[in-house]
Amino acid sequence: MDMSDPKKPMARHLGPLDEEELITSGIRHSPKDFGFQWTYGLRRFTGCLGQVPASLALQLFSLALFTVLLVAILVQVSEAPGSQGLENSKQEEIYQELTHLKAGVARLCRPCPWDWTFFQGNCYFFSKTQRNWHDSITACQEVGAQLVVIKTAEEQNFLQLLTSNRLTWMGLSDLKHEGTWHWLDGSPLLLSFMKYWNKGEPNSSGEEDCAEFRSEGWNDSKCDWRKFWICKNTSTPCSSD
Ligand code: MMA
Ligand code: CA
Repeated sequence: MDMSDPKKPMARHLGPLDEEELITSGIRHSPKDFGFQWTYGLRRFTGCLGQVPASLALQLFSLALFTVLLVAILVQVSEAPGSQGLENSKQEEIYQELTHLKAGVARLCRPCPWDWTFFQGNCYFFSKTQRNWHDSITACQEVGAQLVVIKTAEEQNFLQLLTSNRLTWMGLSDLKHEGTWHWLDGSPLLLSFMKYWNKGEPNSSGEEDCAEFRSEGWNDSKCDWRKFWICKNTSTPCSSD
């Protein structure tokens, strides 16, 4: 058999050297022979792997997989700043909207209900109608407030000024013990407040047990008379920070 004859390459059993010759030689490049050449090459490759130890093959495969994963992670990381920037801009948008809404709520917030007057952390309602002392207490209770109990000199001066000579009930009486004045919250009338009685008052002229704002100061008057009244309540805080 002539081994140099290119027309009879498959005429005998092929050894490893012959296979090398067959692959490197340019004799089988016609389309008709391509399928044969491919399967032949693949078989040769797997044949080679067959000679490689299984552990090394696994290491090679692991290395390839690791490389693919590393590339995937690198791609993800390289994309991260973009997506993070998008998240930040969304957060900034939400933050600005929240700030805007907070300002809106702050503008809408009122410490006192409509028609009430704010003064030093409290709300005051000056009645437009007149009632006796007991019914004035009830009127204030009905709106969740109390017939005014005066706690400070500033408050007294503010209320005295706003009653502007209208006869107006306050939450002070000596109904329980004649001559002993107590506020509706049970606290006694302090000596420091005695100066607010008008001159000669309280005189209990013909049984007067309830206190009113009258001209420049206070007067004790008959509890059954109908007068204006003032309700007092704590104000609503407008900002939580
Ligand atoms: C009225 C009445 C009294 C008050 C005196 C002051 C006549 O009575 O308002 O409560 O003490 O006036 O002159
Ligand atoms: Ca009096």
